[in-house]
Amino acid sequence: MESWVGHEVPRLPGRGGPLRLYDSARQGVHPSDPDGPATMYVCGITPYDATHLGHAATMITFDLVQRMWRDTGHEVRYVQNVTDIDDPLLERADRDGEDWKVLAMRETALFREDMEALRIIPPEHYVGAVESIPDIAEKVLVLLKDGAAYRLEDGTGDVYFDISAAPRFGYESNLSRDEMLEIFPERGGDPDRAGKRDPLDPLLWRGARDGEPSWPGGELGPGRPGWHIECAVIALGLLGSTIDVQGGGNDLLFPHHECSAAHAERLTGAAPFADHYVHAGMIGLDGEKMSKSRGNLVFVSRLRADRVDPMAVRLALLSGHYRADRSWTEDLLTVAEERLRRWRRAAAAPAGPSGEAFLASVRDRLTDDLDSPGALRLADEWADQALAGVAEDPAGPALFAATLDALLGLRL
Ligand code: 5CA
Ligand code: ZN
Repeated sequence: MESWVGHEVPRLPGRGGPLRLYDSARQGVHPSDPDGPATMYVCGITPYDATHLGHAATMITFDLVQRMWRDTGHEVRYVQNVTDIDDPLLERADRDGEDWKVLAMRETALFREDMEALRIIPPEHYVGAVESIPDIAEKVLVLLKDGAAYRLEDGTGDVYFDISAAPRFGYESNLSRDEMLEIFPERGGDPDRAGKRDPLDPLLWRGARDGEPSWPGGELGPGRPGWHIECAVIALGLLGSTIDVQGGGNDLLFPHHECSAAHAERLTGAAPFADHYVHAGMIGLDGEKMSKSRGNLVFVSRLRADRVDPMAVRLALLSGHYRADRSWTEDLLTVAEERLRRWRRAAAAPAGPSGEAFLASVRDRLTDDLDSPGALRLADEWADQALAGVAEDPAGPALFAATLDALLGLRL
């Protein structure tokens, strides 16, 4: 699938130190400084509705990871998926009497535009579930033949993963079995499905049903893929085993990332699936998680249509720490717009405080688990001094602007 169009990232003098990131599995901050190219897989959209500010915040988080790795001199190999076939997409298409393929294409196109406007560096590979079906079916068959999966005996052709084939199951989310059992049905799981060996076993392949799209699965029989195996197979196929970062919002901690890791680890024999499992906090509106099912969404495209500066949207989302669940408010946007105006005036000054010192301190904040609020405070201080006429460095304003552009993706 086509990715979106990137933009020039300014080159900065020197190099940043190693990035330190919180890993959900180890429940602590650890360096992410691989020897070779850095590899990252991020769980992308299910395109049945437009990009909302929650999606945007998560994409911005992993954009910062990519920018910080690049700043330390790493080549970055980044893959993101589009879940362009799944129940929610079919349900929405059905509700609106629309062709599911047209719906998915339209919303994916809008997402690309939003990503470009927000200056998100595109992934090297942007991959749809549908185009990956032959690979997924092949890997489900491997799991079946290996005894890690089983077919229900009710004639549906549905295939499930047997979680007893994953001895470390639970290590990624650190949840107790009771907690897992509570969350599983809330996030697409079907604990009560008759014939399963364990209520937590996740679906790998859904046999063809009347009125639902299906694809030939070879020996598996016709059907369509489960959700977790989709991400495991796409990531393994393009990035290999033990990727550096598996990313997404914290709504994917369980079961999605736990199950993807279990599938991938069983397929490759290599563990862990990811060196860091990185989860962005949920963006809410008025104290509730922003989600399609609740309908409390603020769309990036709506703000763009209202002529809101995408850089103000990006800045507003960066003003909270990526791991914190937080609420979107009109006020956040107003503050961001005012900040941008000040920074733009400061960057136009003939001189300002040291640009080198500003760059070093922003690097220090962002390599510390992406402390964007700390980095933005440093920009406020630099701008205050520049506007107050502290003029020790004629190259300061240009480096101030280049630092914000390269490391935070904020173009003044
Ligand atoms: N297609 C799957 C992932 S394989 C999916 O979760 N799609 S999604 O459209 O629901 O979400 C796309 C990405 O945005 C995921 O990484 C998800 O964790 C994240 N996300 C969804 N809602 C929010 C929110 N309210 N705040 C922050 N991130 C969110
Ligand atoms: Zn995913």
